[in-house]
Amino acid sequence: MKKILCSIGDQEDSDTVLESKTQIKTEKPPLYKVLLLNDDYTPMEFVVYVLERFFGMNSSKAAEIMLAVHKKGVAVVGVFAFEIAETKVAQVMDCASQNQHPLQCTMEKE
Ligand code: TYC
Repeated sequence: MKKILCSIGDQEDSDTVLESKTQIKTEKPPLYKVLLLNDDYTPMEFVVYVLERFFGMNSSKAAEIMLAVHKKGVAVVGVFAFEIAETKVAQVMDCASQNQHPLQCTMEKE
């Protein structure tokens, strides 16, 4: 059976079989993990602020994630569609550099 890729959004499900035996496959957009990296110089309070401001975390969640990065070296701080992940990374990097902190934030495909 021939499979075709189709961006039609109104298909009920991906298993719809048409009369012509052509299967419509609806692709989910890929997701990207946003990662925060540890370093020796960025103040803990600044990392907590970044997590609250750009990732909508409350102060206790932000402190928990900051400590996870501090101990493990890296942690996922959110999962987003490509453009949103890209914006979050840029916001964190811009804010860190404006405040002269070496904090690093990256993204990778899930
Ligand atoms: N390790 C930093 C310190 O001891 C704190 C820190 C936590 C820095 C998380 C970056 O992503 C980070 N001041």
